[in-house]
Amino acid sequence: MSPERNTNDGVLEETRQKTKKPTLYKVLLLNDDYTTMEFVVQILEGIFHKTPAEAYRIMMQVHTEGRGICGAYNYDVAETKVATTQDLAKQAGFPLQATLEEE
Ligand code: TYC
Repeated sequence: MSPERNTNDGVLEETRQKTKKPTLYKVLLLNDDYTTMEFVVQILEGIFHKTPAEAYRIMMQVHTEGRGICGAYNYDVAETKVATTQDLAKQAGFPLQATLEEE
């Protein structure tokens, strides 16, 4: 931010407006040979709030390229989405892995 000049009782002051950008973390899904496409689409819709079309697109990207981005969130939200994804996968008996990457 550029400095601004303020006069207060004839005293010249300079203030800098600090805007702190929050660090965002990408949540990535990783491909494997055992998790069903349907389950991955369900995760993308249910946990990452993707539309059915977007969920299918991301799932296919992970399937063909090995990994894909589900979204970017602050640390706590990203970490919770990774944990929830892995818990649901484990409960369903799938080895689906999710991970975090700083943006
Ligand atoms: N490769 C899986 C299959 O062919 C589908 C899949 C897609 C698995 C995305 C994981 O993150 C994933 N059944």
